[in-house]
Amino acid sequence: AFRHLVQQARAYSRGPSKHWIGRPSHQKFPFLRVSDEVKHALINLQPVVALESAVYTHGFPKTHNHELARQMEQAVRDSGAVPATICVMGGKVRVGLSSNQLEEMCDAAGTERAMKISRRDLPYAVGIPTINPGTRIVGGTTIAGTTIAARMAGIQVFATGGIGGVHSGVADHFDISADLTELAKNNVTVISSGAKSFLDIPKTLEVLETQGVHVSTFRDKDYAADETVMFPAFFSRSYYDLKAPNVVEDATEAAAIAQASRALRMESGQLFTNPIPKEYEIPHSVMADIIASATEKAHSAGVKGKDITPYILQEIRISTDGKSLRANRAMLLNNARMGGKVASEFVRLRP
Ligand code: PSU
Ligand code: MN
Repeated sequence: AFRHLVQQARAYSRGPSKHWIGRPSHQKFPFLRVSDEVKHALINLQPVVALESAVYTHGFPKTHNHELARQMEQAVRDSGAVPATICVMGGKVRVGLSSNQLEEMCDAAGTERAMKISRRDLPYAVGIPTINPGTRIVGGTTIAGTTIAARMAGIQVFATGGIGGVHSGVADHFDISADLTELAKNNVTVISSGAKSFLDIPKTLEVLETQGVHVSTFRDKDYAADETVMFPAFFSRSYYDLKAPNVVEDATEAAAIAQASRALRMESGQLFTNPIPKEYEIPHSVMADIIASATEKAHSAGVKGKDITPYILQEIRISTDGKSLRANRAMLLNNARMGGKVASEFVRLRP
């Protein structure tokens, strides 16, 4: 098995061919398992939307996560695309899950089997079960982890809730999510509701700019035609006076930008931010205090590193009496639908 790992590492280090989109490279990556449905869609140039799984293993509490995982796939289907939920199980990077696999992954949430998989964790979650099949790691892939898998499989569009970013107080702890560097390194098209609002959002946008990630915000149905579009902050439609760096009117414009980015041989991705629908919004004026005390609590409990984001999300859930969970679900489903539309337009606009 390790000979294959070495071979695929060599193939991977050569980078994707310039025509990798729509050509699943599972031959090149023996630890990659693309479902028949996703494979078929990619080969036939049908729209596919990748979905992350850290949100199920480390974001949403159990039973809510099962329901959400199914609803996310359905939302992608409703907008005419094929969903490809991504996780790591049995030492394989899985792209497109059966309903049994989806169940098993969601069941692992909150247990010691569940591992949050960013770039640095991926070799562990693949390598250890390969030599020791008794290791029953269920890897929920973050945006960083999912981006790597989506690139291997040849999937362009990816929908999620909110990306990771620069944590507040960065000078003290240097906590900057690998989501940012992964978006910088891979030409993927990510649909999210902005960066999570407990982050330092202005600094997050600065890092994205430095790294060359394109950022645009959708003028959604809750914006008037002449209204200034703000940069969305997860539970909130805006964050102080932070404006969107660019505005797109619909999925077609987003897809045109993604196609241009590929034609220009950009090696960095695009982030299209889709504000949370107004009816589910928790304005930042309300969130600010809640975030401050959740962050303070994490700090005094000594929570660090990869545990910070799940911890703070849980604290916010408790102090908003579940309202944040409903907001999070609403934005995720909204982004999955938008992802389906962007993927469809991306395929239609292919040169
Ligand atoms: N968005 C959500 N819930 C989540 C996450 C995003 O609505 O749980 C996850 C994503 O997988 C994201 C990760 O990649 O949190 C960021 O973690 P960190 O800040 O440790 O990089
Ligand atoms: Mn981090």
